[in-house]
Amino acid sequence: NPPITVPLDECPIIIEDDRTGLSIETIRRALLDNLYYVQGKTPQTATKNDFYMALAYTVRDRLLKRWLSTQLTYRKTPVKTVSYLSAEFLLGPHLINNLISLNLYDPFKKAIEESGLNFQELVDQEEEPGLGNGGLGRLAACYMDSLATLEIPAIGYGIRYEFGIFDQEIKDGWQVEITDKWLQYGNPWEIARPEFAQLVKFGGYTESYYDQDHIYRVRWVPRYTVNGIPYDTPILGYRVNTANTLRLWKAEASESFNFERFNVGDYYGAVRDKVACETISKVLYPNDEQIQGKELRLEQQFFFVSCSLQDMIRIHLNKNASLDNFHEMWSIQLNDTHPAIGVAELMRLLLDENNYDWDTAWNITKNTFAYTNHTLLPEALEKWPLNIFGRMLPRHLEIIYAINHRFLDEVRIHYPNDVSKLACLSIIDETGEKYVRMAHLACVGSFAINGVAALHTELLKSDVLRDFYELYPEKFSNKTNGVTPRRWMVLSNPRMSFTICEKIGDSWIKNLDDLRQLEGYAEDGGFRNYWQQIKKEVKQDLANYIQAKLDIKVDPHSLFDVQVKRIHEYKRQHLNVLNIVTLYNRIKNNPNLDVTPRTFIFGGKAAPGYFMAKLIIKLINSVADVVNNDPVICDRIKVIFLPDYNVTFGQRVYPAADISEQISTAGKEASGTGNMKFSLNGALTIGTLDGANVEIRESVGAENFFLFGLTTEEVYAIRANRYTPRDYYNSDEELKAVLDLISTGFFSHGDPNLFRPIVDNLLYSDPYMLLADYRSYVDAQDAVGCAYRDQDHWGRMSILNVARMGKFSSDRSIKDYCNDIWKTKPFAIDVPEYMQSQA
Ligand code: 9GP
Repeated sequence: NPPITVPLDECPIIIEDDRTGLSIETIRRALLDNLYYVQGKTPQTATKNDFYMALAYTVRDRLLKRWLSTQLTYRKTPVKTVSYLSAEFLLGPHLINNLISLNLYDPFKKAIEESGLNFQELVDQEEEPGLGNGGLGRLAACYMDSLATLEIPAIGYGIRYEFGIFDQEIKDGWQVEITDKWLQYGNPWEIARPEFAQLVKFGGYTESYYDQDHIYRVRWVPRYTVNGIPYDTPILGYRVNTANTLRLWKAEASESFNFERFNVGDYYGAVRDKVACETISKVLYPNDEQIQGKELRLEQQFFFVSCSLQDMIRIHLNKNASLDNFHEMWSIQLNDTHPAIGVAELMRLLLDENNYDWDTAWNITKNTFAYTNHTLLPEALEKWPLNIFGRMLPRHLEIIYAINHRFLDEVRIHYPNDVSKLACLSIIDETGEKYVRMAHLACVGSFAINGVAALHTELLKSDVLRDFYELYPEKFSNKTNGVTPRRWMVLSNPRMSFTICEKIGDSWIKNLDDLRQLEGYAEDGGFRNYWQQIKKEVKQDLANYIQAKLDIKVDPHSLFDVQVKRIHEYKRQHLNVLNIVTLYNRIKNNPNLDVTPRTFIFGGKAAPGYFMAKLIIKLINSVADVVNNDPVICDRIKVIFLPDYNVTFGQRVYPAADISEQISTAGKEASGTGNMKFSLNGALTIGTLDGANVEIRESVGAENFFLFGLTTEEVYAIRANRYTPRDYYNSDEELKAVLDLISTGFFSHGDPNLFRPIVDNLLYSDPYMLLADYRSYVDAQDAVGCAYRDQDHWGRMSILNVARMGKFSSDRSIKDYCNDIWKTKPFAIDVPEYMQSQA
């Protein structure tokens, strides 16, 4: 279905009407127009959601000229394109972000209000696309924002999950998972492109043959095929014409597949098969950092990777005579190992479907892919049992064996007398049950490998990927993560952003290093006072929200101590709880104790099958129940668990925090990005020397950061000498009292068994070394409490945190990837005259 070619540049019609005009009156008319013609409603019958949809279409109409111009430009220009392959994109709501990028926030708000509607109420209707678990997916979304803002030709590829990350409810203190029906009322931000559907093969067998030139070839005869339908979402750059595409694939049954069954009259069988195919893109796996080798997950990965590579080849061949220069026109970034099967699939497409010889195909492949590792946890390193893999992807297993064969020959030459290296490096794990190691495939098949924070990259080199680093040191580099200041400052914290703009202008929104100019104002007492005032207002907003949602009153003058992230033992939410119980005991022992009033705020989801994480949620809620209702405490400490933490919630919470909890065991958190969002919103960090905390502390200054805990080296050393957590319990009175209180059933209505798994785990194993870090953490928390009493000094530290965080913009990260890995350059987009409007 080729596009028709009409010389639109010479077209005399100017597409300019109510659909694209920018005056308040035109926007008002356009809203009613969309309500009537797209939603099929009149203001009399429209629901809030109808109005939201009409509003979203009205915004979308105004971004199309940028999006279409970008596509037209890329289609006719030989630009090198970045392809970001990610099984997760945790986008967050689009509406306000798009209005900010288009610089249309004010006229839209005015137009809505002048129509007698409540702007915020309509905004709140948007269902966020929760197509990710946490940091990894959110990073992909920040990178899409920066790629567009920096005008880099790029396309994001992923899966259009029908159900994203589950909604979390808390019932009797326990997490309950509810299906996330984000597409229920339609998604106004996507456009289906069935004309670009791709066919994906699964299962079956391979057979060899000689082609007409008598060359030996292999063909894959699949057991079944699935259709991938692309759904495109525009990703606008901030105040530029570039609007890149996020292309997400939906699985549908392919016709040929149903055909046979229909022919033999098995209507129900055909429909059942159709449903089975569609499960591929049904639901996001809700596990973060814990990978189970589930067949459907491999199916999902191969499905979206195959669709995406075939799509890139289609686009490439529209502009180029052959695939010979594919690697010169595309850089494909593998976001973790989830898309690493792409290495074998590109080889297959080149060898079997485009008749390349092995060496040429391999040269193209290994110069196309680059791999980002995001984890140090062994349980998150993907590997697939060979039998599952071979049954689903027989041709890929052959190709992987062939890659491995050549690779191990290279290893033998490098280490002539070291057989052990072969076993360590092999793509096939043969130590027990056989597995395909996806990280090894990614390392062998890529020209670049990177970690996501300086410490993480060092640990990859010295530990997790040490053998690959020894073999290919030139492939390794660090690319410290970053976050987009558009969503995480301008959108979520308009008060603070406006205050900064008043002082130093708005260049920082695109050049975050310009925040440095705020440093001088840290010395201005009046400004410090004003800064703290702003923070109070933002905290009041959150307090109102908590009151409305949870019916709990919190004092905005108390210190807001926040830990929001996935619940995981290595992130140590339970260490935070140990400190809360310590404070509780102190007040109970001395009711007149002068403590700094604090509100401890938690939020985060646990993987549904992760027992300990779910028990930690129950523990937090149980401690909250006791502490919040104990008259002796008298509101000096409050504990809040915010249910259903997501991007939208993050936007409320980061700006309101005074203290950011970044308390993972050193050597466990690859980077973290929440740590950056907090600090950019003026929170101070209490943290270990883990992930990007190390670099944040270096940037903001050690004196503006509350450090505690063991270093990575100390963690390794203590472990090497047999760690005995009980020694810490026996030698610290406060720690002993805390664990004993939990053990007695004090927080579980007298049931000593409920939290026993947590207490026993800490006393007898403690893999994340909470007990070793307890004293240092509690002391650092005491220092936080003291420091908060000097509001003036706190304000100074808070301003300096913001002023010195420029490095942590995702724009900086993306520039680093462009310069060092992708070798891509910005390409500005012109909007053709026939598309220009009054903007
Ligand atoms: O756990 C890391 C987190 O530290 C990092 O900030 C994020 C983005 O790089 O990736 C997370 N990793 C995963 O979710 C799984 O590898």
